[in-house]
Amino acid sequence: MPQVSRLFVLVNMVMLGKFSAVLSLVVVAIIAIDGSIASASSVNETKVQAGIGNSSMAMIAYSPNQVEIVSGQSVTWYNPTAVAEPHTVSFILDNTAKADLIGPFAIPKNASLSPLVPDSNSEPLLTPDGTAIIAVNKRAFNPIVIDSTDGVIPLNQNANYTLTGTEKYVNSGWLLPKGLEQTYPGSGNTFTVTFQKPGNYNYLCLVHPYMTGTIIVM
Ligand SMILES: [Cu+2]
Repeated sequence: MPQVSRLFVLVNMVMLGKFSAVLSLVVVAIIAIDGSIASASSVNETKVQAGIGNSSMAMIAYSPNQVEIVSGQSVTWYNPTAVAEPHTVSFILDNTAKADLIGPFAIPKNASLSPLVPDSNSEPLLTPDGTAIIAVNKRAFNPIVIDSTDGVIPLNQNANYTLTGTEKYVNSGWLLPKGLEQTYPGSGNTFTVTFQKPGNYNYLCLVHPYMTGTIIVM
């Protein structure tokens, strides 16, 4: 019997004055049977996939890409795929604090550079004069927050961060599938944010800027 019909019958029985003593017990039983009612009142953390797919196909998207929560609740992103495609969850709340994925950095001439991961088929890209290396930006690679005073706050991998809404930039760091984090040493697998202030929070992946999502905090 559908949920609404069961409740309707129950209410009618109670109105007849015959079953009021068991009302609370029956309501508890119905709530226990119906998972949607139970979860709506008890779940305090929403999970979002950063990357979708399996071993033969990976999609560059968040799922679900729009989530509604109430202030005080948390969202956890994780990379569930089987391929080592990195994603970030990056809130750019002030455009002046956006971190580019890569950037040129000066290095001493004749510096010796070797790949961090042996046999990774990688080679540093130098500028033509050999004084700068085009490298991944730490502020796009690592979990990091830039606060309202431009303070740079490093977070741990797989961070759990409480967002007040005053930040300029909040980044998850690179999220790799569990067990494949060492493809890019220092990357993580999850990122959890607790939202304190109501509003619409748009975010994107710095590796794939067309990969976007929204958290609506009521
Ligand atoms: Cu991505």
